[in-house]
Amino acid sequence: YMEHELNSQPDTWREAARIGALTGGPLPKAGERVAVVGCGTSWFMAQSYAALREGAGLGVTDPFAASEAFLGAGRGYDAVVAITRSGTTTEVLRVLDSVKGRIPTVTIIGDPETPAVAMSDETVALPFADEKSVVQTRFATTALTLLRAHLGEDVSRAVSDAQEALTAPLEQEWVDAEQFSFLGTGWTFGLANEAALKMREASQSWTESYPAMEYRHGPISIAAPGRVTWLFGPTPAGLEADVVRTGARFVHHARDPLADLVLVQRVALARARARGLDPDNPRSLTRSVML
Ligand code: F1P
Repeated sequence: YMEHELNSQPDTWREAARIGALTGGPLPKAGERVAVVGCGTSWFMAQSYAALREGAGLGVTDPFAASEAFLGAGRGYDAVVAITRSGTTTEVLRVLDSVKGRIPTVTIIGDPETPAVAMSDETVALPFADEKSVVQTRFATTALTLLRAHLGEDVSRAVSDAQEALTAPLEQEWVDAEQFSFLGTGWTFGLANEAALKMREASQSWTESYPAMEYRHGPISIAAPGRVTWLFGPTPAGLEADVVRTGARFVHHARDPLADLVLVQRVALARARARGLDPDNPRSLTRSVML
């Protein structure tokens, strides 16, 4: 499933761009103070969306792991956006329940027939991006593409870069690497977190992720030959030279950062195969976590 789903991303992104660009709809309006919640992959998309929305000057936007959301009255949120592919994740449902009647909620879901629908004031369903896989690929990136388009971004380059990322050569060095550190700044930090999670989930790889400038404050101490430091988005001055000095491989591509995540999904798949693992049956994971 994972391979088929990740390969369909340019198509699902194109459809999401179309829906996201439609004005109006239930997503937050400019000036609203917004909390965004999710778990796992969906939390990382919440991080990226929050940075993009604030960066676009559309209002305070705070991302929370649903289990750690602080949405008390004093925080003054005007809207809660929940992201959940399954619509059954317990922590997300608890957040929706806790703010019911107090803060308007909109949930972005994969399956339109899930408990989250009844618990949300509004929903945006992306059934064309729903997945059979345990390991999320296209639902998350499609939800973020929808949100980027809704923020007014032209995502056509992201779509064409995703197409290109599906056929770009995979370096054997990435398939064989002992360890990966993924870095990002602003909205690409969420992508770095997601890249690290994808590699862990699908291929049992040792991965870490940091805000790019944090990397030099300690984590770089494990960079070494045979290990990879992969950066999403702009390169902070001096970072590449510092990584290269350790002997680690520094990876940074010019393509749209979300499209570069597609390449990491392919690396995760290739590493799973190289290790004899079935990415559709990942160790200790279920499609949705229900307590
Ligand atoms: C969230 C999630 C997934 C993760 C795992 C468990 O699911 O944490 O990101 O890969 O399989 O569930 P959802 O709330 O988006 O359905």
